[in-house]
Amino acid sequence: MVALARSPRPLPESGRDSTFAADVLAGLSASPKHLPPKYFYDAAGSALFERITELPEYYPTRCEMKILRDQAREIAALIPDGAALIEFGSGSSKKARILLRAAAAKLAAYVPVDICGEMIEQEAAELRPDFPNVKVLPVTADITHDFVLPPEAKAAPRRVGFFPGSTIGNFEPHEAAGFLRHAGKILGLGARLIVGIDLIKPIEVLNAAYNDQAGVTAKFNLNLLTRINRELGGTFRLDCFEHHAFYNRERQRIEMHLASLKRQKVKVAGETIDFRAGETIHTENSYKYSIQSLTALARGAGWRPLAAWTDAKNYFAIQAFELTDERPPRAAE
Ligand code: AVI
Repeated sequence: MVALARSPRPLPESGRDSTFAADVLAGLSASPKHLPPKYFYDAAGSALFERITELPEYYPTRCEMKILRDQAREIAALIPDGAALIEFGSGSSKKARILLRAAAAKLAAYVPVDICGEMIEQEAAELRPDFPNVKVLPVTADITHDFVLPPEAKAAPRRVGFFPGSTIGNFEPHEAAGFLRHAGKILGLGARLIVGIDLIKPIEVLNAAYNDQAGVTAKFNLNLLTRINRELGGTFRLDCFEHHAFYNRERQRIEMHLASLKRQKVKVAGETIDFRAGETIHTENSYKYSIQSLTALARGAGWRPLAAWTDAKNYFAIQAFELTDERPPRAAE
């Protein structure tokens, strides 16, 4: 199990005494201040994220969809007969639809797994008439925790994991390694895994993708404060904080922060938080990989590389792996 950033899909609304409150107070009391990015995804945040995926500057979704469409046959060829396709953090299932279209004839089941049960039940209802021969069996769960697969998926000769969207990039590298091991345990020996990653690229392209002209990413970032105000009795003034996003070349990640525009005090869940002028809350990391760096990480978790596809500009990659060792040794063990 990994403790992580986003099951970057929506989490249930949290109350004052919840994990949300504890995480927010812990993050805002720390130095430097930080907040877990999984809390971006309330209803408003999820809608803003959907808008981000359509922005001209935000290339990852478009690139990944193109790779999936262009390579659907080759990717489908890696799906064994009778397999169950398990999508981690499926959300809208629009990417899985492309795989389902290409591999429906040999898939026994499609299991979208997401914390937002309502959304995946609705997606499942829409998928069933389009793929009558594939059992669509949604599972409501946090993908970073242990969950039980439906019996039909367990009984399938092999399972194929699908983790698109470069969601893995929102995990810290040790969390990403932990997730890959955890996915291996859930999917079992001989499983395959199809992962989407955002590739390292010119810094201007990266910075533009997280600093869009229309300001949608800024709204997405600031919405975290709105959520804290609403759910935890926060007193954040949104006009006193500013969205900052930049590529950290050394750590190969985009960092998102909310910068305090002045010295101020903010109340959250009854606690007072002091901000210096210019002090930031670190809200998200979005790690960028190379095919080699993801391969190295995956190998360490027991996954052998099978194939990789990129778009024409090498902005995004989809990689396929096979689990050859269910419980790889860990250095510390
Ligand atoms: C969900 N995740 C892969 C997005 C990313 O690019 O890291 C979240 C995001 N944050 C700002 N824009 C998009």
